[in-house]
Amino acid sequence: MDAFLLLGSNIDAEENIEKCLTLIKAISKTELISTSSIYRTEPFGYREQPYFLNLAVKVKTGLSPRELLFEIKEIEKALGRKRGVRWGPRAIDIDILFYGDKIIDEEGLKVPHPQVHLRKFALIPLKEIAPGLFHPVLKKRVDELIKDAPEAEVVLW
Ligand code: PH2
Ligand code: MG
Ligand code: MG
Repeated sequence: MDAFLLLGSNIDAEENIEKCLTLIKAISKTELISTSSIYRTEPFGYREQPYFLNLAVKVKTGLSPRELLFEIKEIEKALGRKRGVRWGPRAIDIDILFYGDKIIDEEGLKVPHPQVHLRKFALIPLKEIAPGLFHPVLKKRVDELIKDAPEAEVVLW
């Protein structure tokens, strides 16, 4: 299955993103297919924190969504992510944005990501690698979702 992940960091961001990509390549049954450019993005939610670096990645995986989530959490732990303020500064955050066109609404696992359509810092990198990607709940393509998303600063890094 094709899945799209969003990587984000605002603590030692360049280094953490590089390490994260290396670890993603090492996930079992999973191939890294493409990565977007890296963007410098205005913090969303909790504003009193440094700008983030964000990028989207496409993987092809034989893992289930739960298994993929488990591997992602392992990577976050390996990169020293501490549970802090909700939406606060982080060494690395990896979110599953889409997993094929599957719709999942379980404790701790919601796919598509419930806020993807509100977050330019996710949609703009995603558009670069999957402009025609279809949101199975909102029934819109990524390029259409961008038009309706709240304004936010997202620039190529
Ligand atoms: N992640 C958050 C909260 N706010 N803002 C930006 N710009 N980028 C993020 O990745 C981000 C955020 C929580 O996961
Ligand atoms: Mg997140
Ligand atoms: Mg997360």
